[in-house]
Amino acid sequence: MPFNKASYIWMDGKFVKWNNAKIHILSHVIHYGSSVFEGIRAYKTKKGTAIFRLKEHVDRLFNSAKIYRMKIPFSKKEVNHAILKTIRRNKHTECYIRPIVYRGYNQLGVNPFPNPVNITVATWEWGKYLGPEALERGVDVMVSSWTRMAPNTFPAMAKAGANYMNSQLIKMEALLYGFTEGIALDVNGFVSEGSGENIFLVKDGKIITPPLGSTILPGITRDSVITICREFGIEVVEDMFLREFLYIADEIFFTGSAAEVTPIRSVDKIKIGKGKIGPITKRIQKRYLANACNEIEDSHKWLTYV
Ligand code: PPE
Repeated sequence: MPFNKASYIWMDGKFVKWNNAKIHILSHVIHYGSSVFEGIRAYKTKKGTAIFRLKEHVDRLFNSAKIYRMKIPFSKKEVNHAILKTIRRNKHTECYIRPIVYRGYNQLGVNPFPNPVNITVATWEWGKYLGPEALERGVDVMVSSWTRMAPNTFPAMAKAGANYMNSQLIKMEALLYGFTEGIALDVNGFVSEGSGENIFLVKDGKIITPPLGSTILPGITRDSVITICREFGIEVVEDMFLREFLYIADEIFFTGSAAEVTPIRSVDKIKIGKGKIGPITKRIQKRYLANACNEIEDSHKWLTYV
């Protein structure tokens, strides 16, 4: 999706004009993929702009950095503050927020330690991640020929830039074959996740989603959806499931900060349910967006007002 450029990007404590937000080509991150990042959305609500689950995203950013032994040169409080300031400075009413921590410029060579750890926060207005009609009509997807990372290769619990080389293989294959997205299996052949989304399956009124052991990103939208299902009294289990379970599901949907709750209407050209958004998906999607836009009481304290 092309950029809707904002005015400023926050870099290591200072605002820089969007077009001047540059780093050196010999920065460690460019050569070895040494970055961790977040993707967050801020929504327009009747009480002003609100960031959805800011705390959980910043916590995950710090966890990702910890896994990779990166010391972020700002506290969580300072990062929260930088995010709020960037949204205000760019005068967004709604936006996507991309904090990124990376190994910067000093020396090359795999050893990352001689390099500084840098952090930036960018924001921009981003439309529907999987296309303008995805949320209402659903998307057509394929099971990827690429597998998600095996445990103890690339840590899936870290939202690291390098993991997205695998995601790109999944995404490119899907697009070139005429699908919107790919679903990757884990190293044992169980369903894992999309290139940038977690996945949920509805069968006979119950919901199942892959466990962390299927090398998924511990999605914050996934957590929100699990919470919503429990509020609805719908049974949710985190368990491994087989590829063919996708084909015979009543409903399937993706979750993600960017993708929100996106129904899947076919997998490998096999129609899922009635081939359109199912009733449970619709109910969850509606509640998720109502929570994010503060149309119902924020009983979980998921919103941070800008
Ligand atoms: N799995 C992957 C691989 C993933 O990238 C995301 C988010 C999720 C699951 C869902 O996580 P959460 O956002 O916490 O619910 N993908 C982000 C980046 C997408 C991109 O193209 O960039 C996002 O949704 O912001």
